[in-house]
Amino acid sequence: MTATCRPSGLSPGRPMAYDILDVTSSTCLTELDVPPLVLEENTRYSWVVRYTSVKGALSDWSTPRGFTTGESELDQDGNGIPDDQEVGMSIDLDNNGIADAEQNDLRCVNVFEGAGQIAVEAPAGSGVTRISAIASTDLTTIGAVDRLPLDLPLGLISFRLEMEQVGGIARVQAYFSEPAPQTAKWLKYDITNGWQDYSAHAVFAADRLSVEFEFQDGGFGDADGVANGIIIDPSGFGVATGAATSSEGDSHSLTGSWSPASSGGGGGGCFISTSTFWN
Ligand SMILES: [Ca+2]
Ligand SMILES: [Ca+2]
Ligand SMILES: [Ca+2]
Repeated sequence: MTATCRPSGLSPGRPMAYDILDVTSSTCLTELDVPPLVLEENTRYSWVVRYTSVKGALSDWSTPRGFTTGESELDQDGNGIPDDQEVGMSIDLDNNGIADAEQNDLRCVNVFEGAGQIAVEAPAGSGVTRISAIASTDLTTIGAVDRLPLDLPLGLISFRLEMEQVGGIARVQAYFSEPAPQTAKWLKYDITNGWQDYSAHAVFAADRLSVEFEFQDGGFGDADGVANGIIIDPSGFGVATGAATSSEGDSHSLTGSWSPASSGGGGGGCFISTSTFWN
């Protein structure tokens, strides 16, 4: 199934610049997880889907339908960080002598239900004009997390980058309150590909307290799947549990070309249902 979603009030001519999500899934055939931070509050969206047969034939696009998001209680001050994840003035993960809470080019959060912090920095030259939202993600909202053969010590960090150029490349840095182990992998999750080892686009610093990684709007690493001037990403570092197995009992190795659970990546935990939310 291919699904697209955009703010309403636009022509049905599918102007790609306005789509906020364009994904294909072989598992979410009747309902779909929308990645964290894709939808904004108090906004009406429309969506269309089409299906591909096993022989490759495409259906017509469905009749557009819509829904309106409600008020978010999570970020009352509207600064793009859930209020219960905002850090105090003593936190300075990038060690630049400025409290992370006061920086514009770096946003820092306390990790969800855990100890520690993680920050994302997009300075001048990164290709990013603004980090408009960031949150430590509740892993129970991510599909197929039970199939991940790794621990995520600082969980997943989700963020929304506003780009200088549509289709541009962003190079950002994440900072950690605890060093990533030498064996850690940089991981990503999205609907289309499931869990991915993203280490090919990520370089850990020698002290393992930060990682530099890159994305392309509408290309590699962009979970919204469309060149629209916005990059959406949930990612984090993962380490071997030692005895990790998937829910089916498959064991996965950390060495070689690991490709975890991609065929079932979109399964489970869909939080928007066509029958209960969309209208
Ligand atoms: Ca806030
Ligand atoms: Ca700082
Ligand atoms: Ca995008």
